[in-house]
Amino acid sequence: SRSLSPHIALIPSAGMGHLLPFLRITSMLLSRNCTVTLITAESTVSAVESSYISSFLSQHPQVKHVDIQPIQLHSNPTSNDPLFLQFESISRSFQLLSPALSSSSPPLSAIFTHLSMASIITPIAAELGVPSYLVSSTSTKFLCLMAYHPVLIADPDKLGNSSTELTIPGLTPFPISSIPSPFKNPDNIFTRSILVPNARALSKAKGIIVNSFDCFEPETLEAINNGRVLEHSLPPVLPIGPLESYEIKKEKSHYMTWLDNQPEESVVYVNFGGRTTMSNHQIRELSKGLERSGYRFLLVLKCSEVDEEDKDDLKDLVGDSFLERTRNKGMVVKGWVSQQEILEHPSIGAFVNHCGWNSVMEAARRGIPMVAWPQIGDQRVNAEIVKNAGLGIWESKWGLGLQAELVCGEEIEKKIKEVMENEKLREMAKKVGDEARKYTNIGGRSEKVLKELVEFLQK
Ligand code: BUP
Repeated sequence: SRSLSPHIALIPSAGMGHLLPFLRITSMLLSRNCTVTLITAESTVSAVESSYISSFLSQHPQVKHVDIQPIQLHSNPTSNDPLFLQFESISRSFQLLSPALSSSSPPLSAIFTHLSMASIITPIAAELGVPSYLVSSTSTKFLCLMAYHPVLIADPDKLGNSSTELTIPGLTPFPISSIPSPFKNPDNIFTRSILVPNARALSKAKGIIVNSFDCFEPETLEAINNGRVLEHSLPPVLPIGPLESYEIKKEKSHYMTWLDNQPEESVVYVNFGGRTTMSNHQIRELSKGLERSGYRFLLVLKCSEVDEEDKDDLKDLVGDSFLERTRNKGMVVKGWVSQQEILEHPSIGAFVNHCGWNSVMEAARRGIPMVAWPQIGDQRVNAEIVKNAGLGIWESKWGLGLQAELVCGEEIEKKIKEVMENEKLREMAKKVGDEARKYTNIGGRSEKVLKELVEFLQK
């Protein structure tokens, strides 16, 4: 006889920002008595991803793990972006998935995969006769923009040179400056091979799971679930966020010990994500701003393109004398940190960040006020949501990439002081955290959405 608990196969995609929400959802499903198979193509993932996967598996021995042998990419790669190559290799590997899944025991109740795998995995799920759910690691508002993309390329006037805004039915307009440039270019490699096929595949899924909650994106969730965004051609959007964190049992890092010794809500935590490249000049201005603000800080720097260690020395980045002068005030770390642990530490008082959506939801869970400093992709759309939800401030003129205009230390100082000192702003952010807890506690809306999904898959 068929066991009552559903058996769900989870298939994440490339990059930490895609992997982490899957590990979180896996752990949430386990605590709701589901049987879970995690499918990875281990030899295609970065060192950081690989270490997260193996420590997750050792913490959760009940997870069935299938490691797909990757197909090597040989002939002329079409891009040299490492994330793109990783994505290509993973998606080709997953085309071989059917045989591995058709013999699953107990039989599969559903497949959860990332949005960026929709076009590859939804046909496989259909072939196996199993419903597929897509997991979104971006804001619901940006998801709408992706879903609407086929309409946009069919009517290039909508993004024409003279427009300053893009209107999508049911939503407040998007400033054109917040729309990533590949969206406007059908020949761009990301557009052609990821965005277009996946936007078309959305309607094939049984549902789209989003890491968001109603009162954080009220307008968007209401519009999309009432069929206003694309005239009922999208499956239901299921907000289950902010996702719960799972325990990371490792030795205490030196920066966590340092945080233990700082007063409550006194530290400004600064991290711009794994793929953000900031010029050395901008790093100098940032450190100047932090120092001038007078607040304690934990500054995390990365210069490489992928989630890996790079070789620049800390003192070359911020300067020897800066490290010396701020020895008692701040800590500078290079490379990967455990952001989940940092944001949960009581000493953290504010978060300066690029607005990757996972980071936004991690701050929302704790009600930590943000200085939003977005750069590419979904980040500007996310930053506007942060501002509107009352979680933080956003200076839309600030850019971040190597080509961006320099933001000077004095301006940065001002924003840091504002986010640390403006009581009204801090209160609003705390309220977001209170709401997030209400949504995820037993009986809260997000908790109920997941509970009902698990019950549905049980049948
Ligand atoms: Br960086 C960094 N430690 O040092 P987002 C990130 N994270 O735990 P997106 C760490 O990775 P990009 C680090 O908490 C979040 O869950 C962070 O996802 C974690 O960024 C995840 O915030 C990163 O959605 O951009 O959009 O994936 O790849 O630039 O970080």
